Amino acid sequence: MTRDWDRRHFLAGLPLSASFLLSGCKRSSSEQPAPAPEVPSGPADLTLRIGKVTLDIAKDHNITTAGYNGSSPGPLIRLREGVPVTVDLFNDLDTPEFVHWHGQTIPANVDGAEEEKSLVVPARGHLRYRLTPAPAGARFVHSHVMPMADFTRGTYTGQFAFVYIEPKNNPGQYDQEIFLATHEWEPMLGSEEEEGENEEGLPPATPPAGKKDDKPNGWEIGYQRFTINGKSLGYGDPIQVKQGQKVLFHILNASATENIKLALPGHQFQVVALDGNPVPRPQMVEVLELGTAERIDAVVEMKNPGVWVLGTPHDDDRKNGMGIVIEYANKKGEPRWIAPKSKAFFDYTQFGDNRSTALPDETIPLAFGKINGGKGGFNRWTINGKSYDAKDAPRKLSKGRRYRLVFDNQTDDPHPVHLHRNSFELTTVYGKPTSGVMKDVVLVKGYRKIEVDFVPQQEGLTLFHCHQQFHMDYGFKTLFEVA
Ligand SMILES: [Cu+2]
Repeated sequence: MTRDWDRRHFLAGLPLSASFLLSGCKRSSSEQPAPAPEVPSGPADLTLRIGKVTLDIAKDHNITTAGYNGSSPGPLIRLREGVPVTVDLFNDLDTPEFVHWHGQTIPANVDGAEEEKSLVVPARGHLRYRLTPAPAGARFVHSHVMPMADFTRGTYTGQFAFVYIEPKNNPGQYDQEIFLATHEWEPMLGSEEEEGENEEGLPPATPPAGKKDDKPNGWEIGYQRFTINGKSLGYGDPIQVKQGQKVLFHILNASATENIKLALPGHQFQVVALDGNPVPRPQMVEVLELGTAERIDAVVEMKNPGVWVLGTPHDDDRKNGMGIVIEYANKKGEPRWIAPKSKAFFDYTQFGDNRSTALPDETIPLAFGKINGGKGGFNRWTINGKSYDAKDAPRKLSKGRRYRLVFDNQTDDPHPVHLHRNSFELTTVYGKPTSGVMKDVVLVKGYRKIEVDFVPQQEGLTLFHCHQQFHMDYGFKTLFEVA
């Protein structure tokens, strides 16, 4: 049943008044994103002000951090695909910032990454530019500075906001649209390695034979507080639903370092898009998994009246705040949590076409390695045996050529790896061929391989890195240059 007529924009916890709804703009004549157009004077279409914010995340518990426009998450930014906007960035911090438009196919100078020689937002300064939003779907914007071990900077802060690029034809068949962004606070260093869970159906790992470490594992990061849309579970307003509604959730993992799972007891998620891109075969799943920076769009049919917890199955993290209450009309009482029955791993290929893609023009192996930092030290990360060095020449790629990247994870950690300024197509996941699933981040589990294809559309520098900030900062990145 189509309920488009009844569609409302319901933004749980997000400051609706600050959202940018751009309408009536001229559509660009070209399908391809244009190079950065000239910057006009006059008011901007979109303004982000970076500054200190204090968040009231739980009873008697404030977080002081940095955010966009006085909040975290920042305002929901709605843009139109192909319609250029003038962006004003103001920085009230004492340190320069990079504002990265994650998942967009835009020129390197406005992409917001130092490695790509993007424009910087000066400390206590201002930057204005034009950009042409593309492609349609759930994107986001976040800080791209390198905090290293300074957990008061970059993605450890509240500097993130949803960017929703409206498709030219809105397929929306839902009654409510809800944006949820997860984040963790109060990081601390520890020595505990995250234990891998048993996930049914996950093909076995293949650790390289004879690998031995000189030193033990170095620091790992943990967190004390967890939020969805800036509130710990039970503290913010519940999401109010009615029986029979179809609710479209746009979920963003805005963590600096954590990969998460989410479930809603008594309900199933119909996954319709990954990283903002519609999937060939929408499927029902009980548990969602999102690596750092991944997005999932999923429709939930509300057919189990009650008061429920949408949250992580990880008990400690949920108790420390990772969840949000879903409340049916006229239902009251304590929110219920029931651990999901399914232990099935979140298999990207279930959403793809069950066939192989065209052969690439060139294959680029990228082997991920780890050099243990030893007790009290920092692990270092390598791609093809080498940590990132800004002095290295970027690897040259040609526009329009089809490249296959082989993500060969030779470490026991999962890595949510991200390619800037492009989307890639999953072609093989843990040995299984697939096609049609377009993403910009993919979570590669320990000692396993994922292959993706991409065809660079735009010239210029293009960064590839692990989106786990602690991995990226300690070497896990490499630079391409498209000509
Ligand atoms: Cu990583």
